[in-house]
Amino acid sequence: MLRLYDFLESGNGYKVRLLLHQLQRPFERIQLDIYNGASRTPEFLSKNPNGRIPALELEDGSYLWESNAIIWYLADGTPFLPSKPLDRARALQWMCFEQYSHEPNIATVRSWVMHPKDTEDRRVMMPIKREFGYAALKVMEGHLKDRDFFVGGAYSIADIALYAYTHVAHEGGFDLKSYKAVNAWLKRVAGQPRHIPITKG
Ligand SMILES: N[C@@H](CCC(=O)N[C@@H](CS)C(=O)NCC(=O)O)C(=O)O
Repeated sequence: MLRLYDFLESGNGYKVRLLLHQLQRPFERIQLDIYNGASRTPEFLSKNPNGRIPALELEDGSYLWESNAIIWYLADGTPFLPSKPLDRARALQWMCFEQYSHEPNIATVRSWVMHPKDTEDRRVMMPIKREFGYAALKVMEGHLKDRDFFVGGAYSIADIALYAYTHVAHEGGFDLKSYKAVNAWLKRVAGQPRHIPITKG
């Protein structure tokens, strides 16, 4: 059986959990206390040398890590990953955007708010990351103004990747009120069959 190394609060872990539920694939979930070093033990580093969740143990005993690589693998051959080459590339484009322009800002600010530490680094970086987070939301808003989903007119792993931290951005103090298209898209994503909340393991 698939085994997911995870942390409930994590949007990156949630991407995988959500897709596994929507694919109706059974899995065992192992919760790691990442704020107390559980992802940096020698045992876990032998599974993911980068010391981060999510990591997925496959049926053959090998491991796959990086949330977007995991959901790509799981979605391949299903309606959650477009089949046309250009649509696949567009899904990858939005997933790269998520990892470079969105997650490092919106997810990091959320984690800093949820687990506060008064350091010089954070004092300097918080407003910068907030500004970059809003810039990413603006890109999403522009794209979604005349579209229901990110790629090819249908719900896909590009939506899952971007939904994970957008729908909890308010927990990091982001105000999404004026992002009308993003809000409408959040509702559409949450209305998909077999959707689960981030709080469900
Ligand atoms: N790019 C990675 C990011 C993974 C990541 O940052 N995981 C965090 C939780 S969201 C983590 O495990 N942090 C624990 C640590 O750094 O020790 C992905 O998308 O999977």
